[in-house]
Amino acid sequence: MKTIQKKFAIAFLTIGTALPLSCFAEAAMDHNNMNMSQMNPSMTEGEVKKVDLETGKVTIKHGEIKHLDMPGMTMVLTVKDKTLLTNIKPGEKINFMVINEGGKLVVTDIQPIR
Ligand SMILES: [Cu+2]
Repeated sequence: MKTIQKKFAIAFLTIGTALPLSCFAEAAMDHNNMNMSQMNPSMTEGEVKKVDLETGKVTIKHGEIKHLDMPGMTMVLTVKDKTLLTNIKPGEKINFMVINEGGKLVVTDIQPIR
């Protein structure tokens, strides 16, 4: 009788500790998946609203940016290289690459759709 109780106690303890552990493992996996999608940025479609060559900023009305988990909106973005702004004009449709660089959104590529 005593050994049966002991076995139950051990089984209970094992389940008790195993459950939170598996929860942690799942949370960690979800986190990894998020990071993985952020590491695969793709071009986003948008329309140029304003170009500021002096400050290196461009206002873009963009579609959904999946790798940044951002819905479509109009926003001001900083370009990595000001020369990216030399061949675009307000009203133009573009494909652009925007990445999160240490918490700051930076446009690394702009391709006009012509
Ligand atoms: Cu945005």
